[in-house]
Amino acid sequence: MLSRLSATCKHLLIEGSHRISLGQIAKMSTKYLHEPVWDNDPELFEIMKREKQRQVKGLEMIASENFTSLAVLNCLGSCLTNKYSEGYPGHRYYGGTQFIDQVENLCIERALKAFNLCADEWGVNVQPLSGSPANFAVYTALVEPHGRIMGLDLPDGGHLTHGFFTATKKISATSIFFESMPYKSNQETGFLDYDALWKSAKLFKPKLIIAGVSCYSRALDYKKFREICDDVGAILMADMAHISGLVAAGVTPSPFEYSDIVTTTTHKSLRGPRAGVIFFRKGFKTNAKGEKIPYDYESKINQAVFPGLQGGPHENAIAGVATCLRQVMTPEFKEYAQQIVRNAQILSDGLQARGYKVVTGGTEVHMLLVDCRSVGLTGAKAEYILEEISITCNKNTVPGDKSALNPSGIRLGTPALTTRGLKEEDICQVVDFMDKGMKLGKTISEKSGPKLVDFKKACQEGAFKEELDCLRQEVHKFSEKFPMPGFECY
Ligand code: DSN
Repeated sequence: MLSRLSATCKHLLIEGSHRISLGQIAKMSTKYLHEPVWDNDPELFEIMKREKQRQVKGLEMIASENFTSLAVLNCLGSCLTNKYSEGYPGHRYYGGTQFIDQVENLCIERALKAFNLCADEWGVNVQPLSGSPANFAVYTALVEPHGRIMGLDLPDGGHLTHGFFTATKKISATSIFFESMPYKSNQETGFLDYDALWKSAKLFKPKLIIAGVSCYSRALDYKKFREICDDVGAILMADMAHISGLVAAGVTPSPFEYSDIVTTTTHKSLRGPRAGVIFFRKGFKTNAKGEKIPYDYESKINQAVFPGLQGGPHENAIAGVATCLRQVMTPEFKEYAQQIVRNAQILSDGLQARGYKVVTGGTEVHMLLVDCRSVGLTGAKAEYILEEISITCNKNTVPGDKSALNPSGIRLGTPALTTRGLKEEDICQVVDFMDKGMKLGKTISEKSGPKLVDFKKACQEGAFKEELDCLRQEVHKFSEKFPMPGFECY
């Protein structure tokens, strides 16, 4: 029963000074505490196994997902999860934090190094549990309640936490506790409309402008954002969650030169665990009169994260971020990031060659947005038919869409496929699978009519079902050829 200890547990057991033998444990009434999940909770483990199979057999094209490394998985499933450490290194509210402090300090040191930042000019808080809490902490720290913020509108490729609200409802807490005004992309071209942002900012006079995206396939012009912020006296916060791996590898412009604050998640192109990080300027800035003014972000941001919004940090995740950042600084990671972009461009070119409309006409990063109206499908139908053949992506609004619930596009990304080792020629094969799936979807849709529910039903019947089954098998056969980090690790 105790023979199949996970690699992590086994290693720590052997290396440590644990004196209790497995035989002794087997006799204890608390032996269930020592059983691996497959013995202790087979019901849950069965579900986990199915998810693992789904990940291994499918083609993961959700732009914000990735497959993290075995080292990160080891950290997440380690003893570090047991430790409370409210506070910051050297200033904790609990005893026994001497090693936890080392973990967090190592993470801080590597975070600065990975993005080429000097500790005199930049500080970093590695405790945010993810990207949304990180963003909320920045607003809490630097924008007073009901202070004004501006972010790219969600339907145009922004993020919920950039202040999203609708005509009838304040959706994100960032629009409940702060006053937000969206800026937009050009509804014809899909490119971000910096001039319109500038005009709105002059009227709205925001305290903070967010340069960040969840669905935009072009590099942002951070210099332009800086000009706008300087003109209206706003703080510039870059949310580089999607692209932080590309930034660290130097394959897309870095926001650090122009920004006051930079936030990121760590599990997207950076390929770490699910967590968030806030970088903030330190030292001095020069104002319009040429006077040197000290930045006052550090204590405000640290206090907003803890004790303002969070309690004990997840040190197992912080260790995961630390070990991920070590990998990020290697030549292999740079090559990985370059391949992500090459793969996205091959994907974009391949789909366009087969008649699909890609918003903005291409990509400079890891993702692209396909307007499915070009092939007679809605975003929801395209997402569904692709999922039926084990290609995972998400429906997404395209510029000009009226309904976020029934969007016209799908968002595709290459970080996860690139982690599995897919190269240009493999992406051509992926294009072929997608094209076959979506063309079949078009045929089914023409027969089933406009409603998604009828479309889904038709996919499960007769010859359509057989064709989808066949295509899915082909995708599985193809996908299983590519290794997955941490394959042995549930
Ligand atoms: N939900 C994430 C995404 O898919 O882009 C962002 O937080």
